[in-house]
This record gives sequence, structure tokens and C-alpha cells, in this order.
Amino acid sequence: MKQLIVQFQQALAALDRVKANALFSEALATRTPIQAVEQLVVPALEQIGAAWHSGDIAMSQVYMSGRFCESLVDGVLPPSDPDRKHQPRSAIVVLSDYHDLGKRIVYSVMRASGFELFDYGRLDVDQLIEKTISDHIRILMISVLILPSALKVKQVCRGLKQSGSDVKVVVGGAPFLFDAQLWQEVGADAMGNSASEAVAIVKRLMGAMQ
Ligand code: B12
Repeated sequence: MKQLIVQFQQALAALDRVKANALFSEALATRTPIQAVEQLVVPALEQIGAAWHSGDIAMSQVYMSGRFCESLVDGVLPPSDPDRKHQPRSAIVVLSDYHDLGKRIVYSVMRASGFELFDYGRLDVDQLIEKTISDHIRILMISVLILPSALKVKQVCRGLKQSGSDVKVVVGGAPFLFDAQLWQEVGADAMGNSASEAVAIVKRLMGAMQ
């Protein structure tokens, strides 16, 4: 698998869609779509990020890699499953920053696992508090890309609490992967490292709500 990740990462950095597509198909031959996404796409993008950080590739390569992976993921993760679970009202959102991939994967995997949830797209703090309250959301999933956005989760949690909402806030994304305590510092109820963990967390929260 390591070899495949390196090749996939090189194809992305070279903006070679045909090669990247072929390598992704190779991964899909022996894995489920979500395994292929989490075992190939996610680590390759992490390496792309590290290469940008060390000055080896340009931001445009990072951007194009992200966009291309979005379309690959869109193509294999089913948008819905007919057998929906009875569940508390839930929503997912990107808080403030401009990225979609993490949220898109978590959303697809949640839906593919039978959960129905609102996709709020990208919102800022006040809009998110307002929408969460007016939609009577019980489980709110927040995805962020950069640290300043992660810190804004604190304002969201405070605002929701002040308005009397009993919503459970689940967070995820790069800043929370780098700092294992951050989710508690911003007042979230749980943090997930991956889309599969998101499903497990929501199941646990649902159990505690009954
Ligand atoms: C691709 C990328 C971008 C793309 C995003 C394109 C897109 N369409 O999404 C672009 C080029 C736009 C971008 C821009 C920037 N980026 Co950038 N980017 C990345 C990179 C390389 C990969 C991110 C990614 O998409 N990963 C793949 C997805 C699938 O992973 P993920 O988001 O982590 O999601 C997974 C889990 O975290 C989890 N998850 C995610 N959300 C949720 C939510 C819940 C509820 C749960 C349970 C789980 C969960 O499940 C997902 C699937 O496994 C990372 C490197 C890294 N190590 O993450 C840097 C990185 C995130 N970027 C960084 C930075 C600094 C920036 C910029 C500020 C750069 C700049 N100077 O302009 C801008 C900020 C833009 C903005 N304001 O929003 C830093 C952040 C550092 C920090 N501590 O804040 C990183 C870590 C790079 C680095 N090493 O410095 N970036």
C-alpha cells in the first residue's frame, strides 16, 4: 500500500489525472470505497500538505490535488442509502474556512451508513448558531481546516449553550489531529479522527440520548 500511496501522491503533484485515476481504481479492486478513500486518498493528501509545508510543491498543486480528490470521492461514495436510521436531527458544516473535502467525506460516509443529516455547507459562527437553533439540531458536526477556525468552535459552543440548546457538538479536521486536547479546550463534546470514527461517535451519542 505504501508504494501505491507514493505513486498516487506523485500523480497528484504532477496533475496527472489519468494516472491518479488508474491508481485509485487499483486500490478499489481490493478495498471498499471508504477504505480506498481513507487508506489512499487521505494519506496521499497529507503527504502533499507536508511537501507544500517544506517548500517542495506549490499551493496550486495542493489545490488541484484537493479538487481532483473531491471528484474521485464523489464518484465512489454513494449519496444515500434507502435504509435510513431513526436518529436525532443532525447537521454537518464547514466552519469559516474554505475547504470541503473532509466534510464531504464525513457526510458521504454518514449517509452511506444510513444516517440522514443536513449539509449546511460553509457557515460563520453567528449563522451556524442561528441555523442550529432554528432547525432544532441535536447533533452538530463541525469540520475545520485551519487553527483559527478550530478556535471559533468555542464561540459556537458558548452561543449554543447561552441560548439553552442541548446540542452535542462533534468536531474534526486537521487542527484537531495535530493537538489531541484541542477539542476539549474549545468545548466540543467529541472529536473524530476519520469518517468511520464519526459514525461510531454519532451512534454512541444517540445511545446516550435515548
Ligand atoms: C488540501 C489542503 C488545502 C486546500 C483545500 C482544498 C479543498 N477543496 O478542500 C487549499 C489549497 C484550499 C488549502 C488552503 C489553505 N491551507 Co491547507 N491544506 C490542505 C491539506 C494538504 C490537505 C487537507 C485535506 O483536504 N485533507 C484530506 C481530508 C479528507 O482530510 P481532513 O480534512 O483532515 O478530514 C478527515 C479527518 O480530519 C476527519 N474529519 C474532517 N472533518 C471532520 C468532522 C467531524 C465531525 C469528524 C468526526 C471528522 C472529521 O475525517 C476526514 C476523512 O478522514 C492539509 C494538510 C493536512 N495535513 O491536513 C493542509 C493544511 C490543512 N492547510 C493549512 C494551511 C495553513 C492552509 C492555508 C492557510 C494556506 C495559505 N497560506 O493560504 C489555506 C487556508 C484556506 C482557508 N482559509 O480555508 C495547514 C493548517 C495548519 C493549521 N494548524 O492551521 C495544513 C495542515 C498544512 C500544513 N501542514 O501547514 N489547503
